[in-house]
Amino acid sequence: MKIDDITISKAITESFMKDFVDAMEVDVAIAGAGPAGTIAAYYLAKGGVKTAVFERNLRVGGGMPGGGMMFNRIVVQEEGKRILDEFEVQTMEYQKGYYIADSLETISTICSKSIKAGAKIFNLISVEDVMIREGDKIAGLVLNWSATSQAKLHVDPLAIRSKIVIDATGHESQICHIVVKKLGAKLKTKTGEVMGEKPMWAEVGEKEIIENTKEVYPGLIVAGMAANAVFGSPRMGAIFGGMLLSGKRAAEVAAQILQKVAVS
Ligand code: 48F
Repeated sequence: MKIDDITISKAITESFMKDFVDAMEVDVAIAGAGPAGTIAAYYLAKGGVKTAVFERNLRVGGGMPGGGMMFNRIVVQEEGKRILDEFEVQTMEYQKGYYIADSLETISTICSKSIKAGAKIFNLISVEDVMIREGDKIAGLVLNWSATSQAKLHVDPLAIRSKIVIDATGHESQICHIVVKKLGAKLKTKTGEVMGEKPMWAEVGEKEIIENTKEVYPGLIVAGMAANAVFGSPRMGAIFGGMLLSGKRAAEVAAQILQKVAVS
C-alpha cells in the first residue's frame, strides 16, 4: 500500500482537534501531568468522570522520571506499594517497609492506564490563568501553547470550562498563586495565602500531604507537592507514595464535590 503524507497529516490533526474540542467542557481539569495529576486523572476517569490534564512540558511525569538526583528509582512505603500493585508496576523490597520501583516504568504505566481509562492528557499546553464567573467562581482554565511563552510571542490564549480544577503543578502550586494574586482570594490556609513548602522531612511530608489534599478554594483542589507547598508542609525528595496517595485522594474529593453539585 502507498503512503500518503497528507493522509498522515489529516489523521493527526483531525484526531487531535476532536479530542481538544471535546476537552473544552469537562467535569475536572487538571493542571500538571506529574505523578499526582496523572494518578488523579486515572481514578477520576475510571469512575466515569470526564477529565482532561494539561501539561506544559514535552513529556509527562514531572519530577518522577528524574527519580532521586537523576538515579531513576523511586521509593514507596506499604500504602504506595498497594497502588503500584494495582497498576501492576514491579516493586522490590529493599528493607522492611521500603520498596523500590523504576521511575520510568512507574510514570509510563500510570500515564498509559490513565489514558486507557478515558482521561485525555495534553502535553505542551500551559495553564496560564483560570476562568472565572459570577465574580470569583472558578469556571475553568485558560490555556496556551507552552512554545508561545518560551518564544515570548504575544498570542492570546483559549479557555476550557470545568466544574472542578485540580492544581497538580508541583512545588510551584501555580494555580493557587494565580487565584491569590489575580482574584485577591483567600485560600483555606492559616494565612489565606500559599504558605510555601518547608525543607525536606520525608516522614512528616508524606503524612501531611494526605490531609493537605483538599478543596483549598471553591472548585479548586490541591494535589501532590502543590498541596504541601500551599499548606506549608515539608518537601520529601524521591519518596513518592505520598504523591500517589494524594492523587487518589484528590480524585475522591473531586468526585464527592461533583456528587453534591449533581444533587443540589
Ligand atoms: O512536579 P511534579 O512531579 O508534581 P507532583 O505530581 O509530584 C512531585 C514529585 O515529582 C517530586 C516530589 C516527590 O516527593 O516532591 O517533586 O506533585 O509535576 C508537576 C507537573 O506540572 C507541570 C510541570 O511541568 C510538571 O510536569 N506544570 C507546572 N506548571 C504548569 C504545569 C502549568 N502552568 N501548566 C501546565 N503544567
